[in-house]
Amino acid sequence: MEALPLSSGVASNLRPSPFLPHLSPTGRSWNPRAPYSKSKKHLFVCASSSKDSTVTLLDYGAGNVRSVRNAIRYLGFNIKDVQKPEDILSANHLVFPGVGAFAAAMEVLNHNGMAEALCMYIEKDRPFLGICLGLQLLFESSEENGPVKGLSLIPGVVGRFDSSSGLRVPHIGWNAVQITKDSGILDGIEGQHVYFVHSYRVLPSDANKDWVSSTCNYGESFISSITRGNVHAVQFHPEKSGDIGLSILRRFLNTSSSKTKKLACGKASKLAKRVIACLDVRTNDKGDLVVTKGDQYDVREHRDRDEVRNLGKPVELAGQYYKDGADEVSFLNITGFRDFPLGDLPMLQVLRCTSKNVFVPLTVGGGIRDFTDGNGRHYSSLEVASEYFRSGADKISIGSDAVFTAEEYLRTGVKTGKSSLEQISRVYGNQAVVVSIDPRRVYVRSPDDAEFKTVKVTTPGPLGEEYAWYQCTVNGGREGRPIGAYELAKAVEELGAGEILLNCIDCDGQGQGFDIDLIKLISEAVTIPVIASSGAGAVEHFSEVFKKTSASAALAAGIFHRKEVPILSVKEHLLQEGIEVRT
Ligand code: 1PR
Repeated sequence: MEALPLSSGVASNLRPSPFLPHLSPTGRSWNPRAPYSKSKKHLFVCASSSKDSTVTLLDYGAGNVRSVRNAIRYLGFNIKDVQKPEDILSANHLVFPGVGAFAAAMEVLNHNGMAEALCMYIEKDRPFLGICLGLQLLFESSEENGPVKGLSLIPGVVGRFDSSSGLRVPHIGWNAVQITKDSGILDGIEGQHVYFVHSYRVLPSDANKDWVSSTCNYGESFISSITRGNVHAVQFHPEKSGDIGLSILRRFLNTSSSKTKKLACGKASKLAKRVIACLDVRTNDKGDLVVTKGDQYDVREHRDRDEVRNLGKPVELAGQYYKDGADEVSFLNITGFRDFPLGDLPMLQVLRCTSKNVFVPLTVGGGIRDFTDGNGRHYSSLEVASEYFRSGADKISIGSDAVFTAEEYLRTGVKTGKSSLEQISRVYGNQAVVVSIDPRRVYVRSPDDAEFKTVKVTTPGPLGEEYAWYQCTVNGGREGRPIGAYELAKAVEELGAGEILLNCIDCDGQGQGFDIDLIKLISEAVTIPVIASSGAGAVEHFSEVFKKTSASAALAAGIFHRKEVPILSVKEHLLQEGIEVRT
């Protein structure tokens, strides 16, 4: 097809362009260092009139966009990757799932001429959907490691959420949006929860109010989506927002059907508490990768020839929990500490298969550390994590290695920047890095008897001890370390962790409820979200943990695997108790 000059018409099914009277391309200042020299007059918007099923994806290689790819393919569309600026201009539908840091993204876009092409494409009111950073980059500038200049298409500055008064940052989880204007693609999402994960946001103002199509409340009201004509961008992740998210993508891709309103009548009003299904995965004695579950971390069935408990197949179970309403699914490769995860191809395969059909966040942990294989080839933890992200993980979880890093940091007071935690959070953002803590209770008579932070326990110890500290362990609980869970949590927050998965070896698999003393201690010590884990045995345990602590999420394994309590029952119970959850 021949390229059309800028002034040519666009596909007939599109809305009229609202951009041209408002924006002057020359009013924008471009990065003078940008080596891309192609003159603007050589770039053309080449609008195909065909309603083909190809979606153009702008992936500038900064992170994981596999989830977006999977969602687009799931909806029956093919993907064409942008290789050069002209690919942007000839797109029928352009999806821009920004990932990574603002400055790095702008540098890449300016360097290869994509910034200019993007602005032209958007000014021509061609169908565009920006996701997360793909929304933020449209604004004037960002304070993230900045100020850094953005594409300057919309007035406003991207700033960080203010955590000084206790707000947990990153903003992670399912929150409600308030629709402020008809945007077509958001029809039906009023009153529903969608999935957010970010530390930076843009505030609505008089200057950008014509663009704003929805806002969201998290400590303050921020912009959750913008719309003008055929140009849309969302701060949340439709590709991770379950059926609601898929419906948004579907409406964007089928522009002709976007006017059909189908209003849902949800009641979402704020950030929901999350219910997470966890799959502890390992290879059993027959060599199959299975979902297993321990009692206080012992996963062998002692009554039955000491075999590893086999509770099902990872991909099938994850798919089932997604359908059942899990807000997230976590895979923990529990023998990753002794095996090399990149040698563990079945685990990567599990992630690839799961992410094709599961459209809520996936976390994977186990074995994330630097590693040298039998041939002397060194793999950095960043390479291991990258492989997990490429295979479909949205977040990675670090256990043992984070303990060693925190110990070193507390000993020296120096952030080397070289630990797995620091490197991965620098490259992928701290919202992508979870630290999994495996503590064990150590009872003491008085706080003076412990080197680490103690709590007055609700139930005294076996010898009547009234206090306990929580000793961190590594290698699946096999080795206790000289550091408490409180000290570890504070250290890893400083080192760049975005979330804490707080297990408790004493409670694991016992079904007697979460360790409220521990969860209260840690969730009050940090400003990042804390996931309460270990011990859930009944729906009441979930309401208890949310009422008595400030945990952001509760995770369970055994009760879901053994089908004792369905996820739906947990959510119904929480709603009855007045605790907001995604339904
Ligand atoms: O140290 O970076 O290789 O990570 C290993 C990961 O594997 C860590 O996240 C660690 O928690 C996990 N892990 C290691 N060994 C075990 C084990 O069980 N033997 N599982 C293990 C941890 C704890 C939970 C569990 C909850 C809920 N499992 O995540 O799912 O306790 O269970 P419940 O609801 O049945 O009580 P690295």
